[in-house]
Amino acid sequence: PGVSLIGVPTDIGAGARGASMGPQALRVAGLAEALLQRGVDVEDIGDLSGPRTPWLAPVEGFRHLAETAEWNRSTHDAVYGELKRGRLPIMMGGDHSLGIGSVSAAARHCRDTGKELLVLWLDAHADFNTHLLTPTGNIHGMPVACLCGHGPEVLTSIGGHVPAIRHDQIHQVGIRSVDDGEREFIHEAGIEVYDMRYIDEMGMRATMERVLAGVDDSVHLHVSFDVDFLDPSLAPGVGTTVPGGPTYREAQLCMEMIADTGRLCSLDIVELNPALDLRNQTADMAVDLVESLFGKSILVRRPAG
Ligand code: DIR
Ligand code: MN
Ligand code: MN
Ligand code: MN
Repeated sequence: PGVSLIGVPTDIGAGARGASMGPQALRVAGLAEALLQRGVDVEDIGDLSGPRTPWLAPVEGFRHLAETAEWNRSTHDAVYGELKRGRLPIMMGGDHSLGIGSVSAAARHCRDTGKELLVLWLDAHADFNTHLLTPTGNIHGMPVACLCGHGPEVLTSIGGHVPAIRHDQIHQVGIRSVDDGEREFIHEAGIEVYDMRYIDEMGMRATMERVLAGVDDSVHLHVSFDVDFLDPSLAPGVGTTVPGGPTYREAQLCMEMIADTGRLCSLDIVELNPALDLRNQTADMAVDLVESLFGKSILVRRPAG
């Protein structure tokens, strides 16, 4: 299908300023051109608009709740609209709170079409905090919980159905920073988490084989790619770096194995913070990985068997 790029220039849910510049950095790194090169029909539909980030202290465990909800309603509407047009939306964030709107839209589209949604959450963080568990009040640490129905109604009901997804419709990969409280909550919820220890022990290949087991043509794969998934040596341009992430080849293999399924139907690229980057290196890296996600391979590859 054709790809639609949707810019969502905000840092409303983050703890550091600058993710609002993410969409433009991805454009400068040549995201559209790279996809065109792959033979993909690409349309950049431009940037959504929304409230400015006031940088206030958290209120009852949430920083900027009303503004975050507003950005997410717009994100949901844009992503849902592109899916309805038969396009593959790439939501260029912006911080990861926007995953609430984007994944809610994919879930709604799947309810319309009878597809089964599977979300792959590539991240250093579990993003499963609630207003009671959060150490920061930053909503970019809460989107997975909100999508699973654990959060304020203004965020959980954006796609018209609470919860937007079941706990077994999301698999997380690359996790290495989980807050106290969040750790127990994610365990209770039974989310499938492939943390860095799992990847260290099993390797990326076995990890992704498990993550993608059973993905067939009834599945809509949504990839939510938080750029801090990558090791900080590859991706310094993020607000919350965590050491010990996937290497360049591990990340490429992860993307290539997702591409091999042929089921990628929607994508988020979030948390890219150009204010913290070095000569747009992190945006360039994200584009490089997206090329693999859209089927770029080293050699000609034929189906196995
Ligand atoms: C932390 C950081 N767990 C929080 N979360 C981040 O504030 O809830 N998510 N950086 O991407
Ligand atoms: Mn995240
Ligand atoms: Mn993260
Ligand atoms: Mn599974």
